[in-house]
Amino acid sequence: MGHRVGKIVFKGCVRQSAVRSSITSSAKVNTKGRTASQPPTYLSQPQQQISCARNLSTKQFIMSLHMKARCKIYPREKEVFRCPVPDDKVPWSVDFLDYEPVNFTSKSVLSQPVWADPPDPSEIQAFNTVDTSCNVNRKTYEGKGYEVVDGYPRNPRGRTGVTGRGCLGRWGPNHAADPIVTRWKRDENNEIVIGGDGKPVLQFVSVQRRDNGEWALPGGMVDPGENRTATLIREFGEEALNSLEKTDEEKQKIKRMLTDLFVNKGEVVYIIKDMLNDPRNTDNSWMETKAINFHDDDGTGVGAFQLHAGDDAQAVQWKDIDSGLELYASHKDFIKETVKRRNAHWDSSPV
Ligand code: RP5
Repeated sequence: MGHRVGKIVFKGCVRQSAVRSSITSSAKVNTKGRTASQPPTYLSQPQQQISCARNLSTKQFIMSLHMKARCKIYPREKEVFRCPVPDDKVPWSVDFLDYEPVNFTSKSVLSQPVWADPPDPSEIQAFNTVDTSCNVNRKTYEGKGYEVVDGYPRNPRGRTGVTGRGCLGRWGPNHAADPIVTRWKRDENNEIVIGGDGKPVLQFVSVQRRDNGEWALPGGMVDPGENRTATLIREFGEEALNSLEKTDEEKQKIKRMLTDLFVNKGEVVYIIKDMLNDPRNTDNSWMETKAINFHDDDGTGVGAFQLHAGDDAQAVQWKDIDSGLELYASHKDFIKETVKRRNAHWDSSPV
C-alpha cells in the first residue's frame, strides 16, 4: 500500500495530517525511511512556545500533556524509538511539518487475537459509538469524540511519535476499569495513623505489574460486552487475590465476596472517566479507563482480605498514600483525587 496524505479543516485552520505508511507486520519504518531501531535526535522543548491550541491556559495545557505516552522507547520493544514530539507540537492543530512518526504494531496484535481489531481500520464502521458487530465500546471519554482522518482514529491528546496500534488491540480507545480500594492506615491499637500534615493516612491496594515492575491499580481491560463492575471483580480477583490459581469452590467464594464489596456494600466515593497517560498509547490507539473508589471505612470488609498476587501482578500490598508515590500511567492522579475527596494525608512538606 502506498502512502497517504490527508487534509482536514479543524477550528478554522487547515492542517496537513501526518503522512502514514501502511500498517504491516514489518511496520517499523517511518515515512522518511528512518527505521524504528535508529534512535532519533531529541529536540529541545521550547516551553515559551507552548500553544494553547485546546483553548486551555498555558498551565492547564502543560498539565494535560501526556508525557509517558511520549516516552522515548516504546514499551516492551527495545528497538522502537518514538519520534520526539516537543510539548508545543503535541496538538494536531499546530503544524509539525517534520513530524516523522514510527509506524509500529506488534506481531501479537497483527496476528489478530480475539482482543484485537483487524489490521485495516477501514473495516471498522463504528468509531465513536458502541460497535454492535463485536460488542466493543469505541466511544471516548474525551470531549465530544475523536477525529477519524484517512480512516485512522486520531488520539485526542495529540501526537505521540508512533502510528499504528503499538501493542494495543483496538483502533481508537481501548477501555479499561480500575478499582481504587482504600482503607485508613491503623496502628497496633487500631487507631488511625495521622500524617505530618495532621490528616489521616489512607492506604490502597496496589499491584506490581509483571511487564515493567511499576506499581499500579489492579485494573484491566474490559472484555467485549462486559460491564465494568464485572471487569473490576475479575481483575481484582485475578491480580490481588490470585483467583486464577484457586479451586472452583474458592473462585466462587471470591466472586461472592467481591460482588458483595463492589456491588452491595462498597462505598463508591467517586468515579473518574479519563484518558490515560499510558506508555502504550499511539497516535491511533490509546487507553481510557473508568476508575472507581471503594472505601472500607472501618477496615473490616476488604480491609481485612488476605492479599495474594496473581496473573499479571508479581506482588500486591496495601500501600500508604503520600505525594512521593510513583505509579503506572495516570494512576497517581486518581489516587491524588481520592485523597482530596477523603481529606486525607498527602504532603508532609512544609508549605
Ligand atoms: C492502565 O492499564 C489501566 O488503567 C489499567 O490499569 C491497565 C490495563 O492494562 P493491562 O493491565 O491489562 O495491561 O492504563
